[in-house]
Amino acid sequence: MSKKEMLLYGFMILFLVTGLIVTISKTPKKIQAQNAKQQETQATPIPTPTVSENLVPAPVPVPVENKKIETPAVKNKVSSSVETQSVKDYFSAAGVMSLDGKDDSKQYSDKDIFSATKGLTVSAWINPATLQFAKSEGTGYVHWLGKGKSGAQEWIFRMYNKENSENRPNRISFYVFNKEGGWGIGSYFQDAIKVGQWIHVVGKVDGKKTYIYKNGALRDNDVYSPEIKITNCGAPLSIGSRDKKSFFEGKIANVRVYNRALSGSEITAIYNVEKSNFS
Ligand SMILES: [Ca+2]
Ligand SMILES: [Ca+2]
Repeated sequence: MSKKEMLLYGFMILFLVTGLIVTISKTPKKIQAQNAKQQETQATPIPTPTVSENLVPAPVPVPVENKKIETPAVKNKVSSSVETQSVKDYFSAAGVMSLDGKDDSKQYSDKDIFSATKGLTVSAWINPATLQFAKSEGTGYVHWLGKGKSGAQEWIFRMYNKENSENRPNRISFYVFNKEGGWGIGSYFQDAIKVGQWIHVVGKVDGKKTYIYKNGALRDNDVYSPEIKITNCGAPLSIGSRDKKSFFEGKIANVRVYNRALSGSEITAIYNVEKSNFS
């Protein structure tokens, strides 16, 4: 090998080694830069679901067709904010509604999940401000939650006045109807009621019977089928009234509608989860 060749090889080796060093020294920077970019992407804030200040998440007592649904509970005892949630098999209006007993009510457009064609469970808390309602109807009662209007009747909750012409002092009941109305069939409890006391009420149908629960306990059940056939009609879900012929005075909270008949233990679980907010 000539001197000239040796010099040439020497330069070539130096060139390769320098290139290798440069490549090695650059490589970590490139990786770091990529990592930084990835971290930036990961660090992008994910929008958090907005929840009203008055609502706090609560444990989930009721699985709906293998899906678990977050059930927001009410933190403050008095609030006018109502958070609604509606999925395929479940609806809730969580929060406290204050109702003046004169003309206050709230309607939610008709949905299939409000109808008891398979089964239905409706859960709510009520707190009457009077035992004798100013705007009552019929023999002396108010409809405080229900789905029905003339020619499109389905189901209702009723609370009787302390004085009424059927001698049903403050009876709280849940009835189902044929769509034409007329006589309904349902279940009730009739206890001494105190003004300002929260009561948890659940009405349920399973295709054969109506059920009513008070504070997580089954109180009554009655066979309605085949006399009554509940039809999926077009009336809205109404809270505080049914069709504005009578109005509940007081508070109604956490109205939940499940498009199936919940088990007794599921109903007790709802009561147990929610009761600390309504004591
Ligand atoms: Ca009964
Ligand atoms: Ca309907």
